[in-house]
Amino acid sequence: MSQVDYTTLIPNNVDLSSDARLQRAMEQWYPKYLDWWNDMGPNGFQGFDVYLRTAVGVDSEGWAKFGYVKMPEYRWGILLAPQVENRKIAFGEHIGEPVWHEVPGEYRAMIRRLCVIQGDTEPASVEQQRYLGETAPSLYDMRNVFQVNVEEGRHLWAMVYMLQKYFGRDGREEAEGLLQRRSGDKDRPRILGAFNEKTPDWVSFFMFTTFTDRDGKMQLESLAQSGFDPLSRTCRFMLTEEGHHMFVGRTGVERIIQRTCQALNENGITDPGDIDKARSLGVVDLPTIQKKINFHYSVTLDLFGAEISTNAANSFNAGIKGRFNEAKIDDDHQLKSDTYPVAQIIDGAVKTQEVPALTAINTRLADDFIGDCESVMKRWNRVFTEQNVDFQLRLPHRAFHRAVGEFSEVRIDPNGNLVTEEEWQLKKNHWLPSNDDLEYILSLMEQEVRPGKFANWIAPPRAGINGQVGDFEYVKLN
Ligand code: BYC
Ligand code: FE
Ligand code: FE
Repeated sequence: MSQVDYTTLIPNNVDLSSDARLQRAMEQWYPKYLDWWNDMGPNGFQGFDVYLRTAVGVDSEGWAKFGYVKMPEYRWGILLAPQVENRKIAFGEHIGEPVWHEVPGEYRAMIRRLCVIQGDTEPASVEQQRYLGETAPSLYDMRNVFQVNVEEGRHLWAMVYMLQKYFGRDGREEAEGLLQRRSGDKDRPRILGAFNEKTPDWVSFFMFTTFTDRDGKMQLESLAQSGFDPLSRTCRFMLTEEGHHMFVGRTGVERIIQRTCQALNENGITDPGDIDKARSLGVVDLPTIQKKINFHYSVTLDLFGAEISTNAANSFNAGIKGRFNEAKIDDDHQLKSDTYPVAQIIDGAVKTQEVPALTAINTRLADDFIGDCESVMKRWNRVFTEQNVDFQLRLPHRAFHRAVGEFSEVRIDPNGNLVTEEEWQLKKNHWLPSNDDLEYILSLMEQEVRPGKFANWIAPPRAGINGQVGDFEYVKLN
């Protein structure tokens, strides 16, 4: 079934009505979800019509429709990508065996843990972004953050479906827990580090959707390889939605860079590193953009877990979590004797060493992520060339500012050199946003809600959403 049934309370393409127990569990969870959404979703905008896309099918062509919706009335539902006939497990100990349609008992705890961790990130990001509507630089951008939010809400549904359908009572308890933890809360924080950071301004939001949603892409791609077929199918459809989130981030930063370059050029400022002059024009200075990259990129690298991980080896062996593009990799897909290069601290310096590939699954995924980020940097740097501004942005070294894994106990500069604690303290405000930088960015955040108008610090997008013209009213505020 590829069309989604919208005639029922919970839209779905999983024939929900044929499973009375599951349907009841989901229907009981729905009002609790709505309470959470109303408490923790976009603050102050729940009553307005927003031009949103909703999935109507799961085929790659024409899967979504656009229209005005009040966010609490969004049709969140359960959507799985179509089943692939005769699919076989593609890696690990069970390679070549038919995929599982029920949870294999021996991997129950592992799959449940992965679903909970994945599920926890989705509502966390909505909580992190809940005040952004109040400072949206345009109706276009406001609509985009709301679109991302409702879809992250749906990603929560995707994982709650997995928990409720396959994990009985435990799954029900986990589904409740996903609505109870809160981003940044002292007592009940979200599980992973980056999801407890603040997203207080739009530069942070665009960096988050560039880097952290891209971790989402990488992790979902790995889970989409899963031998547990329902997990694979649910993640494959989530990836369809993910593309827009990363688009919002990448183009958001691109538009900031473009606007800053224009302002520098129009005012004859030849030193692109001159923070004060850029700030006097009310745009985001380029050194601060670099520091924001350093922060969000490093915090996101932590989401890949430790460079060397037995958890990752176990879930690969089990056939539960694969590698990015597993099918396209030319090896035995079991990694019995392969090695993989991993950066580590050796004799007081960052050096690369071959380790058993099975233990380096997290590093490999991080490498694929880094490659993806490099192409984003190329896109951003192209703006400087186009605008004739002598400046380049770059990714810091992977060991810089890490809180998880090999580099969490040492201080490393953006070039990958070990530095002393004194040096770190002295220079950290050159490498990471300082309080002044953050305050300056916050000072720029003023809401612009006239259709077709944009705040001074950001350029308009190249095109509207779903082909809409420039002054389209993406959010109807009255
Ligand atoms: N913060 O062996 P290790 C997204 C824990 S984003 C706190 O390296 P593993 C989205 C770890 O849990 C994608 N704790 O772990 C984006 C473990 O603890 P236990 C989210 C951390 O399993 C934007 C211990 O340290 N999805 O979708 O190899 C908006 C040992 O670590 C952290 C997933 O992550 C951390 N950063 O790797 C909305 C996929 N890192 O169990 C949404 C599911 C590690 O020993 N998760 N720890 O007590 C996984 O695949 C893995 O759990 C991880 C960690 C890759 C996260
Ligand atoms: Fe998501
Ligand atoms: Fe996302």
